[in-house]
Amino acid sequence: MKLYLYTLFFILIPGLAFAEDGSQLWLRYRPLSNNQMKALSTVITSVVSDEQCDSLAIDELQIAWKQLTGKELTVTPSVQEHSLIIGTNKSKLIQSFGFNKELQSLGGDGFLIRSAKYKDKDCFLLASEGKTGVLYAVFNLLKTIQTVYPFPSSMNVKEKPSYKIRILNHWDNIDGTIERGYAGHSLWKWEDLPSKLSARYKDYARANASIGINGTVLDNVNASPEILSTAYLIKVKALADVFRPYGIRVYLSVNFSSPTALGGLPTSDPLNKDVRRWWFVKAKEIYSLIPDFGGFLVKANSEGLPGPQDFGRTHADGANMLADALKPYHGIVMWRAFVYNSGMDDRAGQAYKEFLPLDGKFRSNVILQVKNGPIDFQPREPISALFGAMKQTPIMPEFQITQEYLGESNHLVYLAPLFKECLDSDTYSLGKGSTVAKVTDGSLFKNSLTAIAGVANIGEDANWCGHHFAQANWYAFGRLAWNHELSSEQIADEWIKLTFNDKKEFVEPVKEMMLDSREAAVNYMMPLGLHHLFAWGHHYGPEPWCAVEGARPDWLPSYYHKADSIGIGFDRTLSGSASVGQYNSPLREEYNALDRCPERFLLWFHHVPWEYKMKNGRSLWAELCYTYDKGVKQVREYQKVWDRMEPYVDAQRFHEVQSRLKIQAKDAVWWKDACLLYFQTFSRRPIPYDIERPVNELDDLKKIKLNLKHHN
Ligand code: GCV
Repeated sequence: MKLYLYTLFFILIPGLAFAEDGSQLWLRYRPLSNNQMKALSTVITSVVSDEQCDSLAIDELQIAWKQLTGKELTVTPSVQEHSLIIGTNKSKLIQSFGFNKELQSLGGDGFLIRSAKYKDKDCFLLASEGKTGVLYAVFNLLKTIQTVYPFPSSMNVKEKPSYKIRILNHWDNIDGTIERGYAGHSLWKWEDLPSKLSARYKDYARANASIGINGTVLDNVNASPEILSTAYLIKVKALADVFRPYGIRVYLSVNFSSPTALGGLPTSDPLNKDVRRWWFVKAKEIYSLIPDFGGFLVKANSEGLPGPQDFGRTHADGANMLADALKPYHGIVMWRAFVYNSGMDDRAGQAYKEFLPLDGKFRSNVILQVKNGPIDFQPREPISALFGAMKQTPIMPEFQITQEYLGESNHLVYLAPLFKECLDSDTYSLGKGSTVAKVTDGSLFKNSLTAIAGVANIGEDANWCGHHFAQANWYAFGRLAWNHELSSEQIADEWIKLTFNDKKEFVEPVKEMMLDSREAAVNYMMPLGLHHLFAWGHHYGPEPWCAVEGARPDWLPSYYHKADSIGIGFDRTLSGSASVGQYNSPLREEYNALDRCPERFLLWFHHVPWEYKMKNGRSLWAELCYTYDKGVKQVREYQKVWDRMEPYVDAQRFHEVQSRLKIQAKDAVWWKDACLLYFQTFSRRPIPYDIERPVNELDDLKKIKLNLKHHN
């Protein structure tokens, strides 16, 4: 009987039982409280737009209004008291306000939201030079309604994006798998396209538009030549058609040897006439199908992929050939600088050595895509020295939103602090204040082509990202691409309120946990500048002892930690690999000197004796132990925080997050025990007696072999 009533309850109120699977992301439009409604209804009562073209924006507004207030937002033909006036700069009504010049200066994506008077009537103006800007303005207004209390009686918002191109990189393969994807299979159903369109394509576009993302690279940088076949281009066109109204352009990763693999040419040499013609013809075909196609992303001569060097040519030769083919259509080439060869040379310094001599040699529609750090999306890295070095080549940062090295979709790690750490780092390229943000947003070197990329964490899981809190990383990437001056705190605050609820008792502790979480992951995985201690074959768990016969040395942890009886860490100082010399002064001197090097990068730049005295007086060995222990404690604290949040969260999301925190806590102990017990075989010192004792045997940890299918 009890079971029957229980079942009946969920059948009758399906919304309660099943609606909170996370699929609505941050676009939930929960009903406003009476006070919020009152504040809003005194300033906005109807909407007026004299343009058909903004129907998408108006639709979004009306859907949201109904859900937020329970009332229809009526569209009126003329301005009334408290009208919300929406439109582009083409509209006569908008022009009558005299903001034409200001709107032009904000571009097609920027916008104004202003309290204004129209013939003595109080109204709100929401305007942009372009249609996409109007849509962005609507999302901005809706965000304000949901996160600012009380709703302001007057507004004066002027926004222009930090970067022109704000783009997701999907590492989606055409067989439906995703490289480093942890939220299920690819969203793109290639076998159904172009005739069958999944409803999620539109949801995806809408979610991206709501945070200002305006580009997507659909396929993996480890690209299949097949993506450029006519059959696939027709499928790509179908996606581009869905995304276009939301201001999103489609780009493709291309395989450099496509002329050979797909076109049957004997070579893919970028200086060969037939090869060049092949790319020109291919570009023409693409643009005949997708007139606003964005361009190509290229991984070349990297991790075994083909590239111009196979033919004795440079990266610039390769990039320029593609750029020439795309130029007539205003397409761009995003050329990746993620290159390193197996050998004795320090991997961290290789991209710089390869690309710096090419500075100034790229076409104007080429932009160099550079990962935030010089190795590979580690929990913490110093910035790539290329950011401060390439002065005549536009550079775009590449962040990883998917948590390849940060616990996949099992660990709660809020990445805005990592993104910000890079963007706010000073390169000293043109003196103090030359932050990565300024180097890349065009303000320092006055380049007009600006972009920022994030490797997507999106898959077909109901909640899109695997972990409910991983949605915050997609959100944070979009928000920072839009405005790199936002703080991690502000973004977390918005996201929590939009995604969960606005109760202070919930928002504050959860925000604190999020803001702390990246540092916690660094602590329990790789503190003090350690990096790449990951297991062979996957990048989830620890294997600092990993030794694989015949393996590339730079794919093994010992290459990076260099632990021995004396100490631990990679000597990149001027007397070591000398990679520190690639940074501008004063960074290079600071990192080079053991006593001046920030401790967060200590073992990145120095091989440090176990007994070295840290700033707090502890030995390096003791500090390592305490820091790993701190990381574990931080996660245990998150479990407590989250359990207390039960009254404020729907059951499904509460339990799903709770269960992942349990995994994270176990993993943190695994990391701590594995690293400390293994490094102890070199340090030969006790783990300080006041911290938790290891609960694992090193030999048992060495036997762990994860099911790669699950993890990759
Ligand atoms: C797409 C790392 C990842 C690879 C990835 C590569 C890249 O090596 O482990 O999966 O390949 O970076 O960014 O190209």
